[in-house]
Amino acid sequence: MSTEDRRKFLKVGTIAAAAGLTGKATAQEGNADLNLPNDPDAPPPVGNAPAETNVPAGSNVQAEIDGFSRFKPTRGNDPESDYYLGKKMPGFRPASAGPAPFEAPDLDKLPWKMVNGAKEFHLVPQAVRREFLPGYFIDVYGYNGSMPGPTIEITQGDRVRIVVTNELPEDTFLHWHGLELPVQYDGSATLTQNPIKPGETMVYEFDVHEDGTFYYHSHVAMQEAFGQVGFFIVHPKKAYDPPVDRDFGLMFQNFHVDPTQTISDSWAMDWNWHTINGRSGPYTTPLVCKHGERVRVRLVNFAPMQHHPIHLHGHTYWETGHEGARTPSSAWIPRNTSLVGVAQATNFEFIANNPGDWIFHCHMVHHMMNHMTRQVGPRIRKGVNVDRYLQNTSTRPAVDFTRNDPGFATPGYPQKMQGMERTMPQMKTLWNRREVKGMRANYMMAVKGLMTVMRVLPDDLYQLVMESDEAVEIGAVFAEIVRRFGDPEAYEAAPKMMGM
Ligand SMILES: [Cu+2]
Repeated sequence: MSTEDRRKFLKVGTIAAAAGLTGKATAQEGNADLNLPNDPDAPPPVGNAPAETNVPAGSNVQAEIDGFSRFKPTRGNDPESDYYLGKKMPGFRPASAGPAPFEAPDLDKLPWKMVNGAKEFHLVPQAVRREFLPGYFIDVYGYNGSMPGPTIEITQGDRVRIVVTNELPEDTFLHWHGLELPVQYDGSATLTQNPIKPGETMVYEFDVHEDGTFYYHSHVAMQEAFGQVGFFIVHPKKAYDPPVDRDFGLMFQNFHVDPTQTISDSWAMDWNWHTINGRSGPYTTPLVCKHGERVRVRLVNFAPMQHHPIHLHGHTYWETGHEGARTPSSAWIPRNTSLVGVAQATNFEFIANNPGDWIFHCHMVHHMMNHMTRQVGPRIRKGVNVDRYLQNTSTRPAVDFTRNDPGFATPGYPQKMQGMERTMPQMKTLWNRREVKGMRANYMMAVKGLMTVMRVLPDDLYQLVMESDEAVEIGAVFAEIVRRFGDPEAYEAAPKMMGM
């Protein structure tokens, strides 16, 4: 296919693909200044690009060590070096500042008070309605109004007291997954304790000598399948070296919700709703970091039955630990995809040296969309059969995403399931989040199910997105990154969105 054909195909395809979008956009003048000369729809420049990307004032870390740069994709000179692939490249945050606060997007932290020498938390198991996508409320079990429950965040050596009051209509138990505690507080159902009856309270109290990525959950299997879990993060007393600037956590879960139902079926053997921290893509809130930072991500798989090969685009990271403990650095492994089994945790760290909006997702295709039915391709479209499609690539028909006739149907699959259509108010809810400012129009068509986005933004763009209230045109931050770090000649704007 010629370049022109390809452009035409992409344009027609994406415009048709986006129901509710207009193909006509206001042409921008001054594209020569923008240095995006080929696309009249290019958004205006944003931010204040520095003459040179450098370490921020006040930080004394290096921009480059042994051939590895914190500001551009590099590997380094020697695989045996401590700085190969940024292995021990520190972040900007000084070690003396202590660990970076843990951040699980879309989840709160459980508050605590110091009472009689222990950090005292109050946890309430209860039925909750969780908004998996804007306007789509699913009935699940959680804690304190949230599913997953709010995060418990402590420091190694702390003594904790967790007061659990059961508001479920059934018995429950609380298990502290991975902690080496006195057996009577292990919460492993009636093996170690009597049930906490509805309305009753039980107090768990123990010292935590470990550090790492843990979580709490009900020890009733069907309650686990209903979503009863929450992060339990223990920062090390002696900070990990090298220090990180960001410490993100993502909890992956699967649910089965029948058509027309809102209650998850905990008996199911396959799953059609997929959540990260209790939301499905594109409602998952992007992880936003600054260019050059060192970032930690903690992945936890709390799916009932399925494993998740979780893949980050645009970067190579070091796996630095799992649910057991921090791995000695001599055994860290460079990867871009980590298979996280049910009930396992994987921590990884990397230098965010490649600016952009990078998709970050489970690679199981059934986990990359709810209901598994919206697929861009010829297979499920009447009159667009594969043979015809492949016969002559220059005349292949454009994919028509707006079709709603039976030819669009996936045989044997319920078509009108929750979450497959989005109203304008729901689209606004998605776009009104600070973290998605300036991302491409249509990005949401690519981020579904167990998918989120890692945004790596130069300092000025980070400030624009995360700290300023300045309005930013949809697509402008992405275009700006292309202008500074990409191939502006080949830039193509996404079609503008009606009403946005
Ligand atoms: Cu998966």
